[in-house]
Amino acid sequence: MNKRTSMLFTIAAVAVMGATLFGSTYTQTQITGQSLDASKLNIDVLEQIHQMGGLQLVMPQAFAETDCGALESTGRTVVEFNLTGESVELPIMGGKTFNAMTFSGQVPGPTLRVTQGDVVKMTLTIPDDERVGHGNDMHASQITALAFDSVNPGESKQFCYIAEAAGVFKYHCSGVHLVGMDQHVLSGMYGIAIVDPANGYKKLMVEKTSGSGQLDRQFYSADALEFTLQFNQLYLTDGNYDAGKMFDHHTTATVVNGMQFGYTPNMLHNLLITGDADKNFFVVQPWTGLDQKQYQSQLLYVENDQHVRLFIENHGNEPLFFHIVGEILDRVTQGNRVQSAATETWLLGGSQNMIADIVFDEPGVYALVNHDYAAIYTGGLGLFVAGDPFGLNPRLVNAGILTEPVPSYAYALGNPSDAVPPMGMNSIAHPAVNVHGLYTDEVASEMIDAGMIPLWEVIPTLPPVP
Ligand SMILES: [Cu+2]
Repeated sequence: MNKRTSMLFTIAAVAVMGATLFGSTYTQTQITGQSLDASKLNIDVLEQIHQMGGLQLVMPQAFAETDCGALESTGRTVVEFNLTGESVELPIMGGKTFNAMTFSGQVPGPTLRVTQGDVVKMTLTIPDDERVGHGNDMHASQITALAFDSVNPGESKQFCYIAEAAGVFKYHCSGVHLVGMDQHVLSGMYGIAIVDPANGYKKLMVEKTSGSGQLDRQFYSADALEFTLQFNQLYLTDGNYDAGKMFDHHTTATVVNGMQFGYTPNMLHNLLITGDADKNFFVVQPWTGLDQKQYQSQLLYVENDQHVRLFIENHGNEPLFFHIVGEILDRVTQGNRVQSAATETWLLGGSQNMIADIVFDEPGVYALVNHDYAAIYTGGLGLFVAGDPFGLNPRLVNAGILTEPVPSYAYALGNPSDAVPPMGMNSIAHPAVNVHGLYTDEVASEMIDAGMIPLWEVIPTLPPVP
């Protein structure tokens, strides 16, 4: 049995169960207000600096380096990141479409994953038939913003930089010489770079009480099952970007990895839980049918007592109050520094990110939300399923479909490709990955060719539910 067949078999078995605006925001008043007026200090600052041996301003050459030739000869690992800027039509909840702008035919764009200290060689190509230019501002870089200027249709542009800082970093289109940047980003031209710390991630400590209530600690290896969750909004009128709605903060849709309610149950889950493919068991299930193909909703599967790491970015125009209903965020990291532990909700402003580490203790269904009610009701909600909350394991083992119980439905159905990042040094490999996301049909085909599971083709070939 080759790898692909083997994966399909597993799937089949379980499927049965179921400013970069160049400083324009600074006013003269603010600058004056923040100035240091040494003449009003009681101490002689200059004399103190002199006694310290003077100040040395360090500006590593690499920070300003965009010369790919020079960086490629440093001996560092060079990671190529090739993107195309393409306008395409993509579906939106309710059976309609909208005019999307994308990096490489998908929303969000492909996730870049490198290790701190690697050289990133980014190439942006705009096809001949694209009607406008596009740029790419990568927040993981520390180079002149002039490098991000737009590329004309039929042309290509490249820049290189060293990914010096570990963490999660947004990248986004910078519009046509900054014009229309809001339209391009809010129509889909965004993605993330994950820069893994050079020495890897830290093990996770979770404070618990045990026995009759004594304080205890549990430690989990740095290795984790990882997901990416990228939040944004759409502001639309008749499928077209509406700047007026953006200025009014009047959200048409809140999207997670490009889709509203993209991680909710589908018809297969209905069949397994309610016995009827058309009988929904969750309050919102807009993408249930097999005919939705890569847009069909999927759930996010994790094991209990497993270290789960979430790379979260807020690309949007609204705050993100990230919360998981029924869970506590065991650790919150920004950059490479821990910000909080055992916290209920963490706030991310626009273009801000975090790494959230979580252990799901009990089997169950846990909703990830932007805990802003306007965001929840417009699509900012998805579901994690931990362990076997529906008790399907014994049923499947008795029916001979599984040889032994599985610790999560990921071993059967796999996890959705748009939530699974490229593997890094502390990644636990996902048992299977199925094709899911706001992708063009062409991108979905490429993913199938690369070995990902087209669930919409597999499900109809499954034996009936026992
Ligand atoms: Cu663009």
